[in-house]
Amino acid sequence: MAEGFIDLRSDTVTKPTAEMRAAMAAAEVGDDVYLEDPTVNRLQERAAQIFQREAALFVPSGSMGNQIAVRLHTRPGQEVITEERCHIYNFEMAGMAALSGVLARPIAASDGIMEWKNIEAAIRPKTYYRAQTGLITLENTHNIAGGTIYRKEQIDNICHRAHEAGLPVHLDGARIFNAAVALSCDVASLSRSCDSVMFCLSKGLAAPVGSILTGSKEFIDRARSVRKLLGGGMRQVGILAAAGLIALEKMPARLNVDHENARLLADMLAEERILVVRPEKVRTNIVIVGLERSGFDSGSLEAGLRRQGVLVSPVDSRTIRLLTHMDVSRSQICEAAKKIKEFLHAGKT
Ligand code: TLP
Repeated sequence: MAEGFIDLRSDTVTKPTAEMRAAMAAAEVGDDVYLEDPTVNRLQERAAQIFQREAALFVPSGSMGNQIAVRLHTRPGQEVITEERCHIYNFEMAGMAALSGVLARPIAASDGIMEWKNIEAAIRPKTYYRAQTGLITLENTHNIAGGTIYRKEQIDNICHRAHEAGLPVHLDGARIFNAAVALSCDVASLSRSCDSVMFCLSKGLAAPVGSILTGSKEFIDRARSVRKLLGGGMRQVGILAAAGLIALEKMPARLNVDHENARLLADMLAEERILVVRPEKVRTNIVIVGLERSGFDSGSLEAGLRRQGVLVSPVDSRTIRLLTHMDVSRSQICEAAKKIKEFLHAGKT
């Protein structure tokens, strides 16, 4: 956490635990481009096992994992159906256009959770004179929609219908462990029907760096080449994989604490009538706050709160996002809510 601040900007700000740092210092390493880093190999095998997949690949970031998947599932000139607020479309530098030559076909979905009927309507007709749909991507939990969740039946239904239509489905599961904890299910069954899954070790699971892409052996073999193409071939990266292993094994068990804290934060902020907050929607670690009734725009609120020692992140000019994570305690959540309320009452100071 930024020194002296209550940092609610993201769960990406979590720092590695003492156990992770010790494991990193002691990690056995080798050259991973030669497939010779034993700690990376262990992490990949363990991730594949937990997700019940043939193979897994350690990648430097969630964005790279997603973009490798888009590239492998599509051909240039195709379209990718995404939810309009999703990360792949909004926060990855137009990567799908730049790296894969495909066009996003964003569709709106309430709470970020798409239904088959909306997806189906966006699939291009199979005629030679129209661009063809090549891929569907889902995001679970959905970040900007407020950590909302696809249930297993919803994912299975979309994948089943997509496969019938000959389309693959990639899951951006950056926070799939948050979804699984909230649903009291396991990540393997939750994501089973998707063709590929990316998840992040570096968000609520608190590893310093890294994400994992999982899929079939053939898919992951090809993914390793695309990772190299993108400059993601890493060498003695077991140093980071050692932290990733602890993230994977130990950290999911504490995510419910973050979820309880997010709900508490949302409840406290909802008492402030000029903020638009829906605590009943908060099931994981993300709270979205609308400012349209407050007289503040997100930039001025962010700057003002920073002066009070609370960091939040603007989503757009009238919306801010607050995330709970391992490095903010329950008492800091209460303190942050109090400071936000005081600031709103003090006006634009
Ligand atoms: N999200 C970050 C920002 O980029 C917005 C955050 O602070 O939440 N998928 C999802 C759903 C994500 O939320 C993120 C990161 C990623 C992919 C990309 O992960 P990284 O940052 O490792 O490239």
